[in-house]
Amino acid sequence: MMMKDYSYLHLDESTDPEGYVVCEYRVTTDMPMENAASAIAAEQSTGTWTGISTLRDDVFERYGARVTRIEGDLVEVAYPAEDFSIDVGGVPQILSVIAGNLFGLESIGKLRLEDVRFPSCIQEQFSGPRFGAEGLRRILGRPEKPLVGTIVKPKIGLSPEDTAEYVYEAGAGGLTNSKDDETLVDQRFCPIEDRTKAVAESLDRLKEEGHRMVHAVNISTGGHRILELAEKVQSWGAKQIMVDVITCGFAAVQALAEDPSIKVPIHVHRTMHGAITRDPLHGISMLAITRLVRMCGGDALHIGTLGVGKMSGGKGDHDSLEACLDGGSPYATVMPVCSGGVYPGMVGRMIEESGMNVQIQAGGGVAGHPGGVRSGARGMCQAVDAAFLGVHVRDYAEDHRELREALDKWGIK
Ligand code: CAP
Ligand code: MG
Repeated sequence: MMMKDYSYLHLDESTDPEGYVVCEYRVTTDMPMENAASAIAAEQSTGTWTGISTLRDDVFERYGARVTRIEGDLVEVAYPAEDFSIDVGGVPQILSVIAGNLFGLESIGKLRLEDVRFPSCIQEQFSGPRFGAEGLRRILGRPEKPLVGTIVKPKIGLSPEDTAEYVYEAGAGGLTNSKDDETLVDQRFCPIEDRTKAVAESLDRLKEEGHRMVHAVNISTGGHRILELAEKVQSWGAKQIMVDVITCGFAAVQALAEDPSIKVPIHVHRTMHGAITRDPLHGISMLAITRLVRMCGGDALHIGTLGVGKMSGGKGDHDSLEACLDGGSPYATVMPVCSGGVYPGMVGRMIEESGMNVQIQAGGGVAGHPGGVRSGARGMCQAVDAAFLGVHVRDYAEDHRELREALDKWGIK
């Protein structure tokens, strides 16, 4: 049988961005880059490792991916919009095209999905954040200043009452946000129902005292139960839910964001992302992950600490920040969350990097304050106030005791 040798290289042609999903990959290979790029385009669309008798010209022309640019180790591949499933399929099918088998190809050493752009016919299938940064600010009555939050620490081991007490103290110290840690869901020592109800009481008490605050309850669980759990925590008084996007999946975020019964914002944590994002030559960038989270409807997303805190990140953090707030997107903006080893003495530098539209969060940097949680919360709020007012944190600390104590303990970064 005649088997035609199809070429996936279209380096001199321009493709209509409205007709294609355009991906940028960083490729490390011993092969000539043209061959590696062609192997990616073939594997992820109409080809495989050998010519096949079943591939017709019309199929190749219509559905074959195109390598549209090669620059050093960067390769651009454009996938025809028709390669993507409509209505059912969603992000799992999208990922199986743009980030599927290609990562395992023996002939390609390392590969990283750096960026992805979608045409409007695919964007229209997603509704993006329902609340987003603005919605969160509206709920909290805080239009301009950075949001300031905490992660209840220790991660595990506190009872529902201890957790509620922590949240109350954090709110009494001025924090606008708090959240469960990623390893806490529904353990015996802290059942989610009891915890959610107890925390809701703390939030109500704070509200009566004139302070608005939300706490994100971690509902990360299996796909068959996540919506039900989200509905339950809502009925128990949750004002925000948290979901781990890498462990639960993008489709879980989308399911929660699009379900009409879910009426609270979604805080998106990214535990395990380091396994995917950390190697600069392999995996998937935080930029691509952020674009997908925004499309799927995450209202707030961890972006790292912009090179200042405990988690490694660097450029990826800045790219993620930009993709959360990018005005060119058809979706509402996502509240970027800086978290990981944060303490008051680094807030100024972090806000210089992030700007004011950010949520700054500290677990250890609140619970580790020598004066306890309320003082820790005050220290963080004072550090944010200083940055907001453009006053150096050392000067602001002169008449703000809790901040001074935090600077004495952890210093200034
Ligand atoms: C922060 C945190 C967050 C990480 C995640 C933690 O606590 O709760 O999960 O920030 O980082 O457990 O480490 P601390 P990332 O404030 O006590 O460090 O968003 O980079 O994945
Ligand atoms: Mg955590």
